Amino acid sequence: MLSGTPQFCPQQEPLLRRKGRMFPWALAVLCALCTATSATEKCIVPADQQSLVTELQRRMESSVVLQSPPNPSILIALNLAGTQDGTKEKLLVQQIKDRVIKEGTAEMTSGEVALYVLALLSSCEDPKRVTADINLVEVLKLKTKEELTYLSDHGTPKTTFYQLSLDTLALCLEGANVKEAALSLTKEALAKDFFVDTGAMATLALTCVHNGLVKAEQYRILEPIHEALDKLREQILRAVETNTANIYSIGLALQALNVTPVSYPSGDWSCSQTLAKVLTEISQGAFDNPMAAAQILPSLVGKTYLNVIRLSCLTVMVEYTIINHLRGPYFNHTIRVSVPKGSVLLSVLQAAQQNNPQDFSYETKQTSWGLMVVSINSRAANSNDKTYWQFFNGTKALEQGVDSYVPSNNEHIKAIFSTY
Ligand code: B12
Ligand SMILES: *[C@@H]1O[C@H](CO)[C@@H](O)[C@H](O)[C@H]1NC(C)=O
Ligand SMILES: *[C@@H]1O[C@H](CO)[C@@H](O)[C@H](O)[C@H]1NC(C)=O
Repeated sequence: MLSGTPQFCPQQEPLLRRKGRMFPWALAVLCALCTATSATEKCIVPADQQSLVTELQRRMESSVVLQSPPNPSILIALNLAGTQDGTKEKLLVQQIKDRVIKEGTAEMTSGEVALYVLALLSSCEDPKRVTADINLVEVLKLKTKEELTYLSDHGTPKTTFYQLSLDTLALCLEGANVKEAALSLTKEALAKDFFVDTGAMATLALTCVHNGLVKAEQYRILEPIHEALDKLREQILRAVETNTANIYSIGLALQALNVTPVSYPSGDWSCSQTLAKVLTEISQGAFDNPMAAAQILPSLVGKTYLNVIRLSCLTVMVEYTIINHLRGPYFNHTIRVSVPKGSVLLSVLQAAQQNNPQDFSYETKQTSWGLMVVSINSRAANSNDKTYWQFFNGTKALEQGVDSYVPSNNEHIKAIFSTY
């Protein structure tokens, strides 16, 4: 198993606790899964080869300015790997939005739109509001519907099953209803033999749908999805084991194997051997194409496309410093806290106090303008002394109180004991 968090078990454990009663097969699968996952070898890039990954990422990032149209897969990979250069992320997000605004979506295939949705999600952007009137999720729903209609009329999607898988994955991560698309994919996966790349993308999509259904406690339609996931997993494993999968399929194949538990007797397949082969190919330049790099990178950092929804999108990090150099005992303390996005500054004070009550205690009083901070770390403001707690965003004095001001991500808030 790769180093990233396996998608299966963490999502099912709470359910087990909550429900107590489950379908016997679900229970069996669950136990097989969790033991299989923990027992499997660790599959991570060895420390002495980490520089290959860093260099691959660096080269991929430097391709960003040159690529036109912008490549959403690069943005996804960059965000999953954790970019070292935030300017490249901003640039790509802007290029993607610009292209959608200037060229529209009529000419785009469903899979292209799906990749744009995934890319924006990976950057904590809302694909439903590219502008006030461009909603990429609605566009994707329509294009997916077209694929499905074409599929039922012609026995093949308008584009490919690879794109239909991308569509299903993006809509699923967006929280849209994708039962119909998922069931079509399931049916086809069971009836046909997908190529490794298609099977891997279908696995990611169906795993996302699977996890959603488990959460919604809709067990009945899980059964065929399980069957399809089992079949896909065995096909992918066999292809990787027997070296029939080409080197450019390995990135997605590893992602798929990372989200599905490798529980069936997997012969001699060794994840670390596959990884070693990939690293050799990287050192020989086989992944110099930025798109090839973008598809292999997530697996090298233990991530999958299911991770594009980041928990960190829903929180903001704030650095909070309290300084008293006015009256002894002097102090200067800093703490980093995360609070839900949209929280007022008071939540930061609360979180800081909770993390470190020794240094970050505070008191407020109700006034005509709302809550005023009258004391921090036992240093109280005093109107006889004309002292008060003054608040800053960086070096700029705040224009609102702690119960109104909403800090943004990575802001540095200072409270400085001052006089007036
Ligand atoms: C004097 C004054 C102060 C003095 C009050 C000292 C005192 N003991 O009187 C001091 C310097 C302490 C002060 C501090 C701040 N102030 Co002041 N202050 C004023 C001012 C000019 C007059 C208030 C007043 O005396 N009203 C008359 C008395 C009779 O009424 P009162 O209700 O009893 O007054 C109390 C409250 O106003 C309170 N207070 C004063 N400022 C603020 C700010 C906030 C956010 C709160 C909750 C309470 C509060 O202190 C007064 C005495 O207890 C007002 C201007 C205005 N338009 O109201 C700005 C004003 C209220 N302050 C403001 C701000 C932004 C602040 C700070 C947040 C600045 C900062 N960056 O730190 C801090 C509060 C930080 C904290 N500790 O929570 C803004 C509020 C805007 C908003 N939308 O919230 C105003 C409107 C100024 C402005 N135009 O920007 N302030
Ligand atoms: C507070 O401490 C930090 C690090 O210890 C230092 O960089 C900073 O200059 C100090 N601030 C003041 C106002 O002394
Ligand atoms: C805090 O200051 C930074 C830098 O000046 C600014 O970009 C940001 O918008 C400010 N935050 C808020 C919430 O006003």
